[in-house]
Amino acid sequence: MAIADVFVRYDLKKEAAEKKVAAGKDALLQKVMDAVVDGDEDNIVAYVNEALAAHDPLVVIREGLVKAMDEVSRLWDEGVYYLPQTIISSDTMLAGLDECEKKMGHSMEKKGVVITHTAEGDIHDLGQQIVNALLRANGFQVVDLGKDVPVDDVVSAVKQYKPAMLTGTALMTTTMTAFNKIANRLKRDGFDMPFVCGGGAVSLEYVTSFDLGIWGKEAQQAPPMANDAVAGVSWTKMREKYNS
Ligand code: B12
Repeated sequence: MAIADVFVRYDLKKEAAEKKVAAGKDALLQKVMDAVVDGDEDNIVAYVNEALAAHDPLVVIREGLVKAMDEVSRLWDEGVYYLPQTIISSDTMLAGLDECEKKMGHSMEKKGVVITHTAEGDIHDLGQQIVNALLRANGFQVVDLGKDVPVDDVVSAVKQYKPAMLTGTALMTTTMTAFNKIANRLKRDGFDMPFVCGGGAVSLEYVTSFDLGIWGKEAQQAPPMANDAVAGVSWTKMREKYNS
């Protein structure tokens, strides 16, 4: 046996066989995808910058970073990836997102305040971080409450900042239930701004079952939704526009 084989990680050999990263037509985006799926933290910044030289940051996010996480999800769901690989891929995606955010820059225009958070008990914040980056790039002042945010803290932040829009992300069926609690508390206390809820666990049926709730399918919807909210479009009208 060659010395190089002594420390072979057989789980990684298995992964290599089972990974089916869709070979995109674009070689630069493919490199970004591969780096995220492989958790290649050393090269992701270089690959994202190469892709950014040819593509809009939104394309790199949607077609490179988010698609790669879809593949990571498949590998996790099929039992090929475990927590360590998934954490490394997530960190790699975030490093890539940072570069895209730098490229998008921050608009000088300050349109209005949006509060974002990831649900109580939930640490899955990649979707929220994409939403944050897109909102900032589009001139919104983002009050980022972070992940695993207690219902009480979300309600208090709304009272303090009086945002034009509130967003929530939840990836677990056990944590998304925080959203209707938040909406009910806000409604009871006289707030009626749109509360856009997204994340893998969250469905249109669930979010439209409580007042204020609007379902957000893709992070890219956050800036146009926030534009509407700032322009005074009501949550009922926004629900009609985005959820029917
Ligand atoms: C990455 C990942 C992790 C990472 C999270 C890293 C991070 N910083 O987020 C790590 C490894 C830490 C992790 C941990 C765990 N995970 Co996990 N994880 C995943 C995985 C593989 C991918 C999720 C992801 O990031 N997707 C990519 C992002 C970009 O997608 P997204 O958030 O949905 O966002 C998109 C849209 O929803 C939308 N969106 C999101 N928010 C918003 C908001 C607005 C306003 C708008 C408009 C749009 C929008 O925009 C994005 C696309 O453009 C999923 C698998 C899956 N099938 O989903 C499991 C999954 C979510 N995890 C799961 C579990 C169980 C766990 C653990 C409990 C595991 C454990 N045994 O410890 C812990 C959770 C601990 C906790 N308390 O939260 C389960 C949840 C099951 C359930 N339904 O309840 C899943 C579904 C896996 C599975 N099939 O079992 N996980």
